[in-house]
Amino acid sequence: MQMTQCFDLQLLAEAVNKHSNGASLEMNVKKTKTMVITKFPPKATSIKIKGNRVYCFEKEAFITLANGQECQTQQLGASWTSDIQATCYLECMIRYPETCQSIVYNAGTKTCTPGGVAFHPLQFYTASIPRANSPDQIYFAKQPVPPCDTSSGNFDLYDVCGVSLCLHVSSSPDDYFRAKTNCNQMGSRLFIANTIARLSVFEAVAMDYAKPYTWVGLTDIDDEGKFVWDNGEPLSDEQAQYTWVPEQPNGGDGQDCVRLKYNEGGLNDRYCNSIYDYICEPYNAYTEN
Ligand SMILES: [Ca+2]
Ligand SMILES: [Ca+2]
Repeated sequence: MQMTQCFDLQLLAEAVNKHSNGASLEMNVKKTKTMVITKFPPKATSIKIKGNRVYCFEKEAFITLANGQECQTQQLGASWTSDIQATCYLECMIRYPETCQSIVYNAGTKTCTPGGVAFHPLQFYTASIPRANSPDQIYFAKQPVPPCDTSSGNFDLYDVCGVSLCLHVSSSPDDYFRAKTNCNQMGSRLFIANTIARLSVFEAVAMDYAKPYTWVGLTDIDDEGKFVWDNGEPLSDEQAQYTWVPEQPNGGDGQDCVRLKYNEGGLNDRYCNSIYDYICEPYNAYTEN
């Protein structure tokens, strides 16, 4: 259940002008002459920042306060001071137009920290904010919703920390190859956990469905030690930092298929003939980003 924060754009515009970093913000506005904040019909807001970039948000999708510690993010750069969380988010979008997707805001100190895509906390990924027991709060922007044909009953939309994925959760476990074939027969592939946000949704859904062991679309079956996602993309060094649980992969030639064990918080190479549950994602619901 999401709590939605809504903002009156007139107030927002005034707040931006009175912003504690107003000087630099104003300078930006004057220099480019492109930043306008306009009151639109109540359904959507439009904020034009730099060049021709126009940000449109449904009211519900502006920024959403996460409950407690259910979401985290990766810090994009140094913090600054903002009067309210809305101006914090606006300035985050100005400074990081391509990557700002969330903010961490401390209402007491008014500290604003820019963040990337929000994700469910991952046990072995410690470089994330806010930290547990921190008074800081995370607000996230909802990400685009993928196409999802739910009419067959095979697929459902899952939303975790504003990241939406169209998924099929297996009703019974199978070995890796049969799991992969079953996904293919539904016009889908084994899930690819190639970003922190995607791994976190995968883990959250597996936990939700009480599937402790779940195949993911990743193997080194063709070339021992070189793990490749089910879409042909090799596992990068950066991905390897957050995917594996400590001391994995350890199976050498014997273990060439990869599963999530959710209470371990990451991936482990296993024997391909092991019997586990699995999660599929339609081919057309996955977009590179
Ligand atoms: Ca192997
Ligand atoms: Ca292993």
